[in-house]
Amino acid sequence: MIKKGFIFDLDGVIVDTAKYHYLAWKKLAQSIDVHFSEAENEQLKGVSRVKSLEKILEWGNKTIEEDTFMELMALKNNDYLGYINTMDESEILPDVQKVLQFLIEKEQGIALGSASKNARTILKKVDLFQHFEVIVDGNDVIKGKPNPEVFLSAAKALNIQPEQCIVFEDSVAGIQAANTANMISVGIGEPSVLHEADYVFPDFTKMDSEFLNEIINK
Ligand code: B16
Ligand code: MG
Repeated sequence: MIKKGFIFDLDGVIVDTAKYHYLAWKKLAQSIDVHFSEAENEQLKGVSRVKSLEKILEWGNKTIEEDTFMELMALKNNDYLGYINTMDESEILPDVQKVLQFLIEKEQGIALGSASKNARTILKKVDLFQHFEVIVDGNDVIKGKPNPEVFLSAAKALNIQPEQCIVFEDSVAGIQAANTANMISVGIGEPSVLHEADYVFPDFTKMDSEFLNEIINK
């Protein structure tokens, strides 16, 4: 049996936590008088917490002390965790379980490659933690996406060559990271946004077993 490495991003691929990031960042941005809408939130997809706050401050032309920066990050994360705490299996995006089950049956390597420091908590909340042989998240990497570190670390932990890995990603930065890592990049979302990906699907309901088999045997 050929064993490939399938690396899943979390937010936007397995669950839609972007809506919770949005609510938490919006509240924070308002508190410091910075405009924040869905358009800004879009630009924070796949971006680390530190980099996200840096961007918000930049958009609002604000400079703050290091201590305040740390306080704001903690406030945002507390708010975000409040939303996460309400999550259960019903928030798993359509057909994610079907694809995972298929890959488990085919004895493929399954990893998570996320920028989030809350990834393990979220996977446990939605009861998917046990399906991941390897988890690399925001606690384990120094350089965020588009740097390929997160995916290269996942491949290494799976003990599978990067060229034998497939990444499922919803962010532009994540697709760039997968491409730089020499992996097959599969965008989950809009083809016009994810045009750098090798393949794009609107969601997992449109990805059939034929496609997965083809990629395993490639
Ligand atoms: P946290 P992903 C990313 O998750 C999100 O897309 C991004 O919006 C967020 O800022 C980042 O995680 C950090 O999240 O504050 O929980 O550490 O798409 O890489 O799974
Ligand atoms: Mg994502």
